[in-house]
Amino acid sequence: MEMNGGQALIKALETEGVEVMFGLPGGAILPVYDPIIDSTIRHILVRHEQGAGHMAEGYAHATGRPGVAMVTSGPAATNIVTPLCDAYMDSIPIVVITGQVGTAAIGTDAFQECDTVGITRSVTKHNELVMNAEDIPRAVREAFHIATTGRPGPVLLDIPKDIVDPKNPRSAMEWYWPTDAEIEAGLPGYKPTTRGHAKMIREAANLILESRRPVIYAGGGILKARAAEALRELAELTGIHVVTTLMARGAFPDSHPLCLGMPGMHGNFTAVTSMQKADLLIALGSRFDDRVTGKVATFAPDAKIIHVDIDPAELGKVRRPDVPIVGDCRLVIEELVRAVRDLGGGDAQPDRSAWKSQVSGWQEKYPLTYQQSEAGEALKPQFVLEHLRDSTPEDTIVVSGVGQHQMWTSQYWRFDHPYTFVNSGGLGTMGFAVPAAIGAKVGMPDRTVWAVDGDGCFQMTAQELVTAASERIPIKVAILNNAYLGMVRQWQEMFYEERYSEVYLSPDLPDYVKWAEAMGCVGLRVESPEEVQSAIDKANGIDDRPVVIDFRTDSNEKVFPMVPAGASNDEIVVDPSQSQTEVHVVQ
Ligand SMILES: Cc1ncc(C[n+]2csc(CCOP(=O)(O)OP(=O)(O)O)c2C)c(N)n1
Ligand SMILES: [Mg+2]
Repeated sequence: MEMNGGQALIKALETEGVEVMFGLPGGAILPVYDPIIDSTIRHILVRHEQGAGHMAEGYAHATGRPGVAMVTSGPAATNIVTPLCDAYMDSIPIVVITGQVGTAAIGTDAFQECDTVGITRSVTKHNELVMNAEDIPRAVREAFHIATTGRPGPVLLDIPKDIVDPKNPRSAMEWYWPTDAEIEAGLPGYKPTTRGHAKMIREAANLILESRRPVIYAGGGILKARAAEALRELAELTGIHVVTTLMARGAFPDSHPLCLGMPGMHGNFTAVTSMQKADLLIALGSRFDDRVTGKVATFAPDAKIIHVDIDPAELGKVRRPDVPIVGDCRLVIEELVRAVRDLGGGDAQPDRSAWKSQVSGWQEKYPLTYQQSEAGEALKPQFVLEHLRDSTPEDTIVVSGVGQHQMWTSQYWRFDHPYTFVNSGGLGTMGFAVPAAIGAKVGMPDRTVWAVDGDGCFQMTAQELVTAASERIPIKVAILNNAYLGMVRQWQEMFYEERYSEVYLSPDLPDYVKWAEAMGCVGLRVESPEEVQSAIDKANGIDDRPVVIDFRTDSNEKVFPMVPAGASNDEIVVDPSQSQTEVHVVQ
């Protein structure tokens, strides 16, 4: 079938099964926007290209399917660099298509030309400047294959205008669709290992059966590998506690008796300390991020390490594993379960009752806590989150921005299902929440989607609520408006002698209710604890447009526990109301 490159690009996306894409047109990508009119793909017109990238990420987080964004060249391509980097850091499969100036103009500083593949090389899993129309179907198939297999990640295709412009003879091509075998043969260097090494798996099973203080350190890879069920089987077979990192919240149910919750800089005391005192860490799809390890030299000093990851570059990057296993988390965990069973299963393990009672002792002594406000005092952000959590369906998808509100959301929500927490972990991108929530809602239209955002974050990408209102995507946004860049304020209070430098934002400039209304949303304001529940109920009852609630919260509230940056996890600072004594560990 004869067609032009622009038609082929859209047909290739349709053939890949793309149902929705997020984008904004411009000169260089114009010819590809024309066939969208006749396409089955829903296109969502964003207000800023960063929004398109985060929407694609939110869609991928929530559905497991690759998110797609399409933007023009130059400033549009640079606007989408942040989401590419975000997706790269958090291993989110997205495919981004950028327009480029015509092949003959490349390198001439043409209008809206930039070196997109150069700029994005270090923030994409793969990128390609496609030089010929007949390469388009192959390039698209490769892009989806690379984005979704192995360690998932962002792939960018840069498309010069002449190869898609029907007025240019260079755009003429014959349609074809490469087979899986052709795609794999065309990528000889790309063969992700999915099956773990049998001998290593046996060794891991032996270590598990010998260990007295084991902890499963579950990371975002569990979700990417759709390994939540396998993880549960392993934990229940062995009775080993599980910590779920910020990127893995929901991968193991918070209400499960073996769940210890989030470790790391703002993790709870028990999750942090049990890792610290463990004699074996079973790291599954986790990457020893500095926010988890604290000072690496003193991290879990007595622990042997089993490290399972599909990306061989992760093994030994931060901490040398005793048993490294390259492979897909789900497949490896399933094999590990078999290997443990072969060796006698849970009953073949040593008595761990002393360790278990130590863990539950920590849980009792150091639960997450905050001081409730007295009548007339400022609203506590944690109080808002508890009410929100208890007033929404259990499978609500929660999307957060970056800052204190993000940490409180992770701490105070109860994540009992995978793919219910969408947030920016590795890059920590302020402005992520609103567009990512839109993407999540587009992918999961029957689910309730709440964004919990900071006032600072909200101001970065709030305009995407115009997109949500005009496209009838009824997300809900809770702004925890503490009038500050709160997380930075917290560091200045604790580590810069309360010298507050450029962190004050004002509670009422902008007026968030009026702003929400101007964008076609319902706007509500809550200033005291008594108003919280009715506002949440009202928001939950609105389903024909987005809702924004401006919760005026206490500016002074800090996130605890906290391991100061660069400090050892042994130096965890708990809530001031909890007396902290030195932690001894049973052997
Ligand atoms: C794009 C971007 N710029 C700066 C930062 C640094 N930063 C991290 S948290 C934070 C404050 C966030 O403020 P807000 O959204 O109000 O959330 P809060 O901490 O008050 O809950 C800042 C400035 C960042 N993470 N991302
Ligand atoms: Mg704030």
